[in-house]
Amino acid sequence: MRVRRNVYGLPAGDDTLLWYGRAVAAMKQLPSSNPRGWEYQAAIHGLDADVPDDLTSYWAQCQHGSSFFLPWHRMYLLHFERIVATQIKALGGPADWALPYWDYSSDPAWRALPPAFRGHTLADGSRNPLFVAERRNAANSGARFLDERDVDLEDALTADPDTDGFFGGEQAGHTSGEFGQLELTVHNRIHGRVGGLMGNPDFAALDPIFWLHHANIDRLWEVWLARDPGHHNLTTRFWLRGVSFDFHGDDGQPVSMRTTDVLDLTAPALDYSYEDLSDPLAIPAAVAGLSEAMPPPKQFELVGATLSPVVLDDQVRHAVLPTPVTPQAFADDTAPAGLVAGPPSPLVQKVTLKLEHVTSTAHSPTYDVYLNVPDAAAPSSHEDRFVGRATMFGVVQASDPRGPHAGSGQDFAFDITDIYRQLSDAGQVDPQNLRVSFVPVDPEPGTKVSVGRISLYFA
Ligand SMILES: [Cu+2]
Repeated sequence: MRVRRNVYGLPAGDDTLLWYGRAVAAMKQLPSSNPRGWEYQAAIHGLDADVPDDLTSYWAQCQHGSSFFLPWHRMYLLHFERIVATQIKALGGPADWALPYWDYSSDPAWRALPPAFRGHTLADGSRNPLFVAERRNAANSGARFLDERDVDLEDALTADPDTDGFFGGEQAGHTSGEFGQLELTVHNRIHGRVGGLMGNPDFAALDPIFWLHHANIDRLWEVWLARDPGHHNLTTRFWLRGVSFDFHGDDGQPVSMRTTDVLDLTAPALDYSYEDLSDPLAIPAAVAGLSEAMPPPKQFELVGATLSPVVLDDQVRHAVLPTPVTPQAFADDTAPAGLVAGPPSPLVQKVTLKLEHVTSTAHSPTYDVYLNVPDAAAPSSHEDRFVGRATMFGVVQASDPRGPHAGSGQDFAFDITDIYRQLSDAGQVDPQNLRVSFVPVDPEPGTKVSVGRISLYFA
C-alpha cells in the first residue's frame, strides 16, 4: 500500500520530492498528446473550450461547484500518482513512490510553500522542475503567506452532509451548482493565494504544488468522515453510479471510474493511505453535540436582497441589502436569556448570506466579507463581524457566455447564523437593512467583480 506523507514531515535526506521533480521533468518532455505527459495530465483539469475532438471525454473534465468535486479529484490524483510512480521506477527510483500532501493547517510554519518548490535551481545547478515563476511573489518568497483564514478548517470539517452542503451541488459538471464546504473554503483559498497557474483552473495542474494541495483536500475528506459519526458519504444512486469519468492508466490505456469505485481507500484499485488522519479541531464533541440537538432546518426563505448588481474592485466596498421581509424572529423569540451561544431559536434555525451570479474577468479574486460594520470603522477591526473569505476560483470560466453555464457565474453561501444572532441580540441589526462589506485580499488594480445579487435567507 502506498502511504501519502506530510510534505513537511519528510525526514532530512528523503528523496520523495527529488524523484517527483525528475518525473515532472521527464513528463514535460512528452508531447501534449501523450496521456502520460505533463501537459496532457494538466489539460484533464482544464476548462478550456478548445479541446481536440477526440479528447472531449478526457480533457477539461474537472468537477467544481459540484458533489463530484471530491470523487473526481480523487480519481484524477490516483491515475496521476500511478503515472508519476511508473515514470520514477523507469528512471531507476523507488517502486513505492507516493504523492505527498501539503498540510498548511496543522502548524503555522507549514503556511509557507514547501521549500523544494521555491528554489530556481537544484543543488547541482540544474533547473528546479518544481519551481513555477508565475506564482505570487509572497508564495515563492518562502514567507508564511497563508493566513489563518486561508487554512481554517472549522467550516469544512464541521459541515453536516445533509444540511450544510459538505459535498456541494448534486449535478455533475465544472463550475456548476454550489460549492461544497471543503471546496469553498480551504481548497479555493489556497488556489487563489498561491496564484499564477494555480489561480486559473485551466492551468492549475501545471503547477507541481497543485497535486500536493489536492492530496491534502482528499485527505481532509477522510478526516471529515472519521471525526464525527454523523458524517457520511452521499447515498444517492446518481452520485454513486450515475456518472462515469474517463482517465488513462499508467499503461496509457483508457480507464473509466464512478464515485462508488473510489470511496474505500483500501480497495485494490486505490490501495493508498495517509500518514495522518487525526482530527485537527480541538472541540469535535461539543460541535457534534450541538448539531445533533438541532432539528433539521425548514425550507429556506428569501428575506432580503440587493436590487442591482454590486461591483467590487481593489478597494474596500460596502453594499446595503434591503431586508423588507425581515421577521423579528430573534427579537420576538421567547427563549430564555443566556441562550445566545446555544442552538438557534426554534423560529429561525439558520441564517444564510449568499453572493449570487458572481462574474469577473480576473482569476481567483478573493474578498473577506463582513456584516454590519459601522460606517466609519475599518472592517478588519471587527473580527467578530467576519463572515467568511470568498475565493472565486474558476469565476472567469463560469462567467463565459459560451461556457456550459452561459455566463451565469458562481454562487457563494455563508452560514451567518451565529453572527446574525449576536448582532440581533445586541440590537445591532436594522430590521430594514443589512450592510455587507468586502475587503480585497491580494488586491490587484484593474480587478472588477460583479455580484449579481446579495441575498439573505432564513430557515
Ligand atoms: Cu483544485
